[in-house]
Amino acid sequence: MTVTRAILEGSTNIMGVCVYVGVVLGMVLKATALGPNTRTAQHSGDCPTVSSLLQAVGFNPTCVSSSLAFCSAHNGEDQFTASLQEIRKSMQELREAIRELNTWQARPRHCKDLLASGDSGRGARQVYPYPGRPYDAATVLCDHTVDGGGWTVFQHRTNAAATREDFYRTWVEYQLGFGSLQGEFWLGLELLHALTSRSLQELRVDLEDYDGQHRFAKYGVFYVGPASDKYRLSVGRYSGDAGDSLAVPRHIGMMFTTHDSDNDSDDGKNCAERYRGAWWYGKCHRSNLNGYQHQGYHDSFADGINWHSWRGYNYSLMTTSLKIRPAF
Ligand SMILES: [Ca+2]
Repeated sequence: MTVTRAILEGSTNIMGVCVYVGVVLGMVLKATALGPNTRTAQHSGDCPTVSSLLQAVGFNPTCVSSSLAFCSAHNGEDQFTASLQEIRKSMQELREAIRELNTWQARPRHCKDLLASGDSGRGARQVYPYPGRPYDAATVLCDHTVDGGGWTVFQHRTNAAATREDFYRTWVEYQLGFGSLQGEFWLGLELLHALTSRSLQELRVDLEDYDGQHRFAKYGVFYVGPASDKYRLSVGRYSGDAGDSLAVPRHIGMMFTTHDSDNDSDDGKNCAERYRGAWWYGKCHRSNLNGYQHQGYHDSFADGINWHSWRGYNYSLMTTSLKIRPAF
């Protein structure tokens, strides 16, 4: 692994970069002492000069002063072992690291970053959503056509027969995601956790029934916890015209449940199995958007694509779309 890559992958620990910078500065100053001219008083000015350069390329003052302290501490040492060639290589790697760090910081983390850089429309896009893993890309569906755009879609259901997916899936499938971004899909709980971990997210739920009516529910707060906490749901601040069937006691703070992983708060049954879905069930639900694709009205109780506050427990919706974007 190169130093560049090491710095980038550890970039959340900026002090690690500072120490590296300090080491390089120390080496440079020692090298100047080995040159044809012996150390003179002018070397005492080298540290501030290089620190100014670091500030110019974007290191913050804390980082620069940390590097400067290391540099100054080593300015008076007489013993020197590194070769000039080695120092040149290190400086080159440092320049490369800074350049690559800047490139990485400019990469889109989600669809809202793409919108800011001029993206439009609706379609599959590549983003870099994982904190601390700058090289790992993911393909997501961006929607810039609704409510100002910048939305990353994580669930979509439609009645187009050619792209119908079975949503009665296992825990692992819900973790990793399934389906096609061109049709029906679930993006995956792992990715959803990563996307909601970077900053405060808002959630938008778009619904359509078989009469062509549209409703939506919007939430100002949305976060999905890590796998170790079974992707627990945090959601709140409802607005919209579909009614609130998510930021309610049966779902707030609930862990995710599939038919093979019962994490709901109903001791008598597995809610995913009973209602043919996979969701943040409590005991059990007010919404079931991964439920069975009945077409409109159904006699069976609450096992369709239900949003209780709009069409109740016996009407399965035609299309749904769940999407997130940073709130700020
Ligand atoms: Ca249970």
